[in-house]
This record gives sequence, C-alpha cells and structure tokens, in this order.
Amino acid sequence: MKLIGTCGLPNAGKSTFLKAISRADLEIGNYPFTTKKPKEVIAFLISENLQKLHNITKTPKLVPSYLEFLDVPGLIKGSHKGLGLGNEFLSYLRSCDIILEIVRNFERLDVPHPENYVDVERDILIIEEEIINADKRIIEDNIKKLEKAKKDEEKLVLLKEILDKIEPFKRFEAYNEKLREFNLLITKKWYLLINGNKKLDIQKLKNLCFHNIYQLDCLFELQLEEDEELKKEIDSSINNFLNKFRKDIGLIEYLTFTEEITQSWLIEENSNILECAKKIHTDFYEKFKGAEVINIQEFQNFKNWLEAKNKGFIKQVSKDYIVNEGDIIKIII
Ligand SMILES: Nc1nc2c(ncn2[C@@H]2O[C@H](COP(=O)(O)OP(=O)(O)OP(=O)(O)O)[C@@H](O)[C@H]2O)c(=O)[nH]1
Ligand SMILES: [Mg+2]
Repeated sequence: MKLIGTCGLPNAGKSTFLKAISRADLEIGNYPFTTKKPKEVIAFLISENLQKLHNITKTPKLVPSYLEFLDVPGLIKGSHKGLGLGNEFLSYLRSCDIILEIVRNFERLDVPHPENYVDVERDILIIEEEIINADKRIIEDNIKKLEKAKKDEEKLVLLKEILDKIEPFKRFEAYNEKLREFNLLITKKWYLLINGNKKLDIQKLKNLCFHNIYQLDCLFELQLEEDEELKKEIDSSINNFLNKFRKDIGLIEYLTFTEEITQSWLIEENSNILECAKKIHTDFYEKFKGAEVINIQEFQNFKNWLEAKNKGFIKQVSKDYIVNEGDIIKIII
C-alpha cells in the first residue's frame, strides 16, 4: 500500500487535517512542533460503488477501503541543516511514496506563524528550498561514494544528470525506480492541500510541481466530524476529497462480497486480477484458478449474482485480466 506523507511548516494544520480524515488520536496545538514523532493514521473511504453493492448484498458487515498517511513533524527554514527537527523529519518523509504538502491559508492570532504572517506562495517556496537542499546533499554524497567505489555507472550518470538540472519545483519522477535506494524527495509525486479559506489565487500555484491542488478548511471539517448534530445538517467534504485524491494518486477500487461481508479494496491502476487476489488472501493468490467478474454499473441491474450469471453477464477471466474501477470479483480456487 502506498504511504502518503504530510509535509508543511509548523502550525500549517497537518495534524488537524489528519485527525479530520481519520478521527485518529493526534495531538493538535497552537504552538510549533506539536507533532514530534511521526504517526501512521488510516483514513477510511466510503465510496458510492461500495454502497451500491451493499444495497444489493445487504450483508451484515460493510468494510471500506482505506488510505495510509504519515503525520510528519513540521519543517522550517534550515531543516536540511538540522534546524528544528531537521533531517530526522526529512527521513520520515523519505519513507513515503507520495507527498501531500499542506500549506496554511487561515488567519488566527492565537496560532503563531513561523514566518509571522500568512503567505502561501512564500511558504511553498520555503519547503521547496529545504527539499532541494536536502536532496542535493544526498546526491552529492552518493556521487562521491559511487565514484570512489567505481561501480553502478548507470546510477552515477543519473545522479549527475539530476544534480545538473536540479532547481525549485523541478521533479524527477522518471528516475524514481532506478534511484529508489536513495529515496530522493524530488523523485516522488507531490500534491498540495491548501488549508483554510482566506482569499487566494490558486491559478499561479498550478504550474509548480503538484499533480493536483485541493482546498479544505480542515478545522471546520474536524469540528464537523466531531459534532454528530452538525453533521446531519452540513455535508462533509472529507469523503469527496479522499475519493478524488485516491484516484489522483493512481488507485482504483474493486469490490468483493461473501454472505457476511461486502468489501472495497484499492489497488494501483493497471493491476491484474492475480494481484487483487493476493491482497484479499495469499491462498487466493497461490491457488488461483480463475475469476468471475462483473462491473458494479452492470450488476446494479440485477437482484443477485445468480441472476446476473444466468443471464450471461458474469465474465470468466484468467490471471492476466486487468481490473477496472468498480469491478466486483470472485476468485475461484
Ligand atoms: N482557523 C483555522 N485554524 C486551524 C486550521 N487548521 C488548523 N488550525 C489551527 O492551527 C493550529 C495548529 O494545527 P496543527 O494541526 O497542530 O498543525 P501542525 O501542522 O500539525 O503543526 P506541527 O505539529 O507543529 O507541525 C491549531 O491550533 C489548529 O486548531 C484551519 O483550517 N482554520
Ligand atoms: Mg502536527
């Protein structure tokens, strides 16, 4: 499963965001470095397709899919040189596959800003410079090591290429596979979450390095999550955000059901059904003989599996079948 790391200045609202999406027990404070240690949290997604399937199966249990996030301590100017929580913070981020940068866009006198006032563009640039400088150091160190050891010529060439082209907001995702062991932040996929609803022209943030930009008022969303009465009156934006975000990071949803459980799963786009089987149970992977598949868009026209099957709508597929968004699968072993 892809791990998503949150990254931003202290007091940007990272823990507030994660608490709103997960209800996890995270510490939130109006002082910098409230979060001192990284903590993994899980955010469940209720999807329309899962609900559609459950309307048909009516099983006693409904199990949603989830995304895994890492709450990472705040980063400040000079972190790459060890200031604040420094390099330790950066190493937590390196363990993540995807980075969600969170930037503060709310005014609050009781919440100090590490740079004194709110300025989204400036904050994004501060983070960017830290990231670039930290990666630069890793690249330079490893170039020296590889030159000395006289090995891994290909990696050496790639590292030199990056060093030559490195600049703010330039990403090197195509190098991610080959340079995986160095865990460079600039080879990862970056997304931006603007926290708060102060007026802002997001147009000028679009050509930076983010695959997508989202806007949420995280404190409001958290208050909504914690107030059952209010939640009945106002729609939360969290579920929409999570569903959009998981699609943006290249995950598709497939579904399964038994007599007891209707369940949603996430997997990377273009995965085959054998990989889906492995996620469900290793037995399904090892003893895989084939699978039956129907998409929820078709299945919603039937009362049950048998009816769909008798009318010839269930496909028999082999291990190479590439799973689509909304496929309901039954593995045969
Ligand atoms: N008005 C407003 N306040 C917010 C919002 N999000 C967070 N806050 C407040 O900002 C303060 C900092 O929030 P945290 O979630 O602890 O920030 P953080 O980014 O995790 O900070 P560190 O752990 O110190 O890096 C808290 O007092 C929150 O209540 C928001 O969207 N609007
Ligand atoms: Mg925090």
